[in-house]
Amino acid sequence: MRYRESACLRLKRRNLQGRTCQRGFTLLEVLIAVVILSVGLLGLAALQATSLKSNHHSLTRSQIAILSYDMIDRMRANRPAMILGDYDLSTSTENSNCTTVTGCTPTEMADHDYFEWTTLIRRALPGGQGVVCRDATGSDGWSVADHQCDGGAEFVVKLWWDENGNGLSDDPAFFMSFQP
Ligand SMILES: [Ca+2]
Ligand SMILES: [Ca+2]
Repeated sequence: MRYRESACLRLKRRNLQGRTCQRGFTLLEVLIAVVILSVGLLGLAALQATSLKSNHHSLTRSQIAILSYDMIDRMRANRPAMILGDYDLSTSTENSNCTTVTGCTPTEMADHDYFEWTTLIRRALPGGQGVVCRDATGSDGWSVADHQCDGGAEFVVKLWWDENGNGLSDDPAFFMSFQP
């Protein structure tokens, strides 16, 4: 019986100069595969970075909401001081008596609340700072030093933070107005 001998078998049989019949990839094929893989990995890394950034923003927004309601709850729990206006641009003063059975006055509690609240802000938000004040035009202000609080019936919680981490005041701010 006759049959056609494949090139591979012929090579094996002749054993020419040690050549084998194994087939491999050319350098060009390898380079193309590397380029495609690199593009894919870069896309994956970009997607991961975007996802992390989005998660970080969501976490920041959650912390801002928690911090805002934390101060509003403190004020409602210390209503006499709130009515007197002690929470309007109050000073940050730690008073250990406020957390013991010794107790402190409503005004001292307002200052202690502000001390604890601003400490929480600094821990939770990069470059975080905040004020509570009366402000008829509550959606303004750039920092604690430039809070733009000009009085009025409504209280406003104002928060600022360095969202993009560049040390400049070019970030979004948060303002929440509420009736005492
Ligand atoms: Ca204002
Ligand atoms: Ca910034």
